[in-house]
Amino acid sequence: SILIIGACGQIGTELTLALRERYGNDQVVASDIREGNESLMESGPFEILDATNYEAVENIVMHYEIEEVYLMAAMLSATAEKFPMRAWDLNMNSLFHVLNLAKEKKINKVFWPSSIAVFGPTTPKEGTPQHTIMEPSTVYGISKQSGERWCSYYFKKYGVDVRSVRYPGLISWKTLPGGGTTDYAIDIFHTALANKKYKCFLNEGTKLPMMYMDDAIRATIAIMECDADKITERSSYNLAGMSFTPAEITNCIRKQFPSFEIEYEPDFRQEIADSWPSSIDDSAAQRDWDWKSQFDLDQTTEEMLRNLGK
Ligand code: VAH
Repeated sequence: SILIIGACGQIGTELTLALRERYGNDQVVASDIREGNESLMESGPFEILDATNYEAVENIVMHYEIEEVYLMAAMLSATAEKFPMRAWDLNMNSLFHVLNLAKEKKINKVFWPSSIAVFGPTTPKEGTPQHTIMEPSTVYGISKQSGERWCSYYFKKYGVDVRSVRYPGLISWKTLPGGGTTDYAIDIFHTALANKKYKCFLNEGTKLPMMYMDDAIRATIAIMECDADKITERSSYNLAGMSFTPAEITNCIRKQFPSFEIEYEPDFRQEIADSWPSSIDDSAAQRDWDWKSQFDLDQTTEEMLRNLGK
């Protein structure tokens, strides 16, 4: 069966529900440091788990006879800048524990999320290639770049079947955002529906790579289900959905809420966003495992306003 570590997070919550739908509720064990929402807690087995505790992870793996682990626990970019050492400890030690369980053959497949945050200020910003210069300037980005190196090492050295994608900023409505720099693109919908003026913590022209959560979940399942011999990247695959600025998403929202107002008050997260690419080239994922995103900004806006408006 499958274990999701960090099952109550933004991706983890939706990934757990999607995998339970696909493989059966009792085949997917959800775990996190805290309990999750009702639909997650009521749809299958759940365990409180500290992802930095090797014995605790191993116990759950042995008890439930886990074969695959999706490690979704991490501290995101903005919060990691406030607590660098805690971010490094969580993001790296949780990865070592899962990679070592795979090395010991206690599990046989691992999914680990990387991020466009692995790219830095010296990376080409438009159409960022799969292989390019990467000098991340955030704690989170450094942890993801290092994690990618370790995944590649464990594959080459010990044959660990670990698979990874570099998620862009993810937009979803089933959970509230948690400590990300791209989360303005979620907050803005909640504010628009509350008929309030949105104070955007990024400049209006800050263009970032983004993706609707349904695309991200589909990509995750696709890379985990494809034949191992199709995977040519064992660090992590670039993944692209759409790119937009706060001004562009505002114009899209105004198609349904003409009087929606926004003001721009950049904070410390502007510097994080400025270090990241504006658009991503994901031709390697398209070539190796037939990846193709489906949601653009108009469709994402429509989905967010419709579901949050319920
Ligand atoms: C963050 N949503 O903002 C995450 C993601 C590319 C951004 O890594 O930190």
